[in-house]
Amino acid sequence: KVESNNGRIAMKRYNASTISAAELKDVLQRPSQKSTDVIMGIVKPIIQEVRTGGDKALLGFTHKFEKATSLTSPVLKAPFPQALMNLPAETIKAIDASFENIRKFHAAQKEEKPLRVETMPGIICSRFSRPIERVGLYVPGGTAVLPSTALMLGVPAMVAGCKKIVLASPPRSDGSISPEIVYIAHKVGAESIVLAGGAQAVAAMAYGTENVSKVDKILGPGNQFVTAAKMYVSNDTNAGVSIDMPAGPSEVLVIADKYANPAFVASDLLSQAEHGVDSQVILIAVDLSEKELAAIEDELHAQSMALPRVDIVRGSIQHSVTLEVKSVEEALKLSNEYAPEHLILQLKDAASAVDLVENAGSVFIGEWTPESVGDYSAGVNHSLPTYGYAKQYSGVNLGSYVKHITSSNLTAQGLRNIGGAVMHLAKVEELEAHRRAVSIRLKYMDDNKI
Ligand code: HSO
Ligand code: ZN
Repeated sequence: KVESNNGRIAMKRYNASTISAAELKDVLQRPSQKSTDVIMGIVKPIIQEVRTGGDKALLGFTHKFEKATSLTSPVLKAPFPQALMNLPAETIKAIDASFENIRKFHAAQKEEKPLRVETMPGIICSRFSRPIERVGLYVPGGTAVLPSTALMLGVPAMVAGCKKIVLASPPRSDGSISPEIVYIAHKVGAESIVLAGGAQAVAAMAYGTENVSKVDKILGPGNQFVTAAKMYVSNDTNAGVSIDMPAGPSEVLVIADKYANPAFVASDLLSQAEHGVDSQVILIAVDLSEKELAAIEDELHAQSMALPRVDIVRGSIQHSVTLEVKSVEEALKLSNEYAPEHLILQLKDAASAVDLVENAGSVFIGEWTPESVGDYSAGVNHSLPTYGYAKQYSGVNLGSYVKHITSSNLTAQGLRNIGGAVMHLAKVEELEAHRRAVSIRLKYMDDNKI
């Protein structure tokens, strides 16, 4: 284990084959989160206040938390004034190019025609999808403005055909909202922008207020208050709202072999580390020599020192680690156990290592694929499961915006074919009305020679 020394920005280093299984588990532990009870205790009264007090309560919280005391209405309704989305041509070009890639990739996820299976002669089972009617998209504020998150949440909602798209994002202290977000809201056809953040924004969209439209599903990342509020409202049957997934701090796991460029590896680790002090970055080094490891560590330090957000990086690197392993197989075994939000494969044969991936939010393959391209512009979604939830959750995708409805359609012959089984099982469950719903029809067929 190598400790960081005298202001040098360094990840702790462990050798996976010399530490115990318990130590290894400990090393791959995510930084602990504040207890959900504490957070819930703060969030619940805010939710109740917005639920009962509506716009006035919502605005009050925005004045208090965002210091946006000049704000007089918590909602901006479409059409949004052009003056609020004035942007340099270059920004428009970048947003438009990213928008188009995200649109293409999510449009390709559309199920063009319903699934239709004849399970037995005369029994047709189908499945078709319909958009969720009203969605609320939370775009976090915090240490960075994230218009890219507005793209990642808004474009699939538009592609899915959601009728009402509501965006929520905390305003700046002067009450304004970043023109990039307004421009994206306009492009995806959003109905409104709720100028609020935190639990109060979530509550407003879950229950609706005089001016905030109530939605059916809330999507988007956020801090622990936003996450707790999403959990709370999704458990409240009075709200009738669902959420995308539990969210935690952002993370990346990079697997690199000796063919990887040390500068590239360090840059990928840092692009995640700069998100927040609670971000976690992990490097799994496959059979690297001391010299090769040192090259990555030198790069990491040197590149960190040149970053405007070096202080945040210092924080996140503190709970980040390098793990040395002997083989790609071993690396992927550990990665699958950790289930990273982002997995970067900087390996000689990165493409074939993908076959070994079992748990990850999104995979970045090969040396020319930094995570940044996926964060903004490649077309894949950047709203991904964190904190190990990649074991059971998918990232945001077109399916996040639709419901699947099934249907069955039987002919008389179909009912004859399966009626006996249905009647028998109804008998086993002692549900006589169920049995008769079939027998009455079979008798009718017999009587009428059908
Ligand atoms: N890496 C973040 C997404 C993001 N990066 C937004 C830059 N802006 C979580 O996936
Ligand atoms: Zn990022």
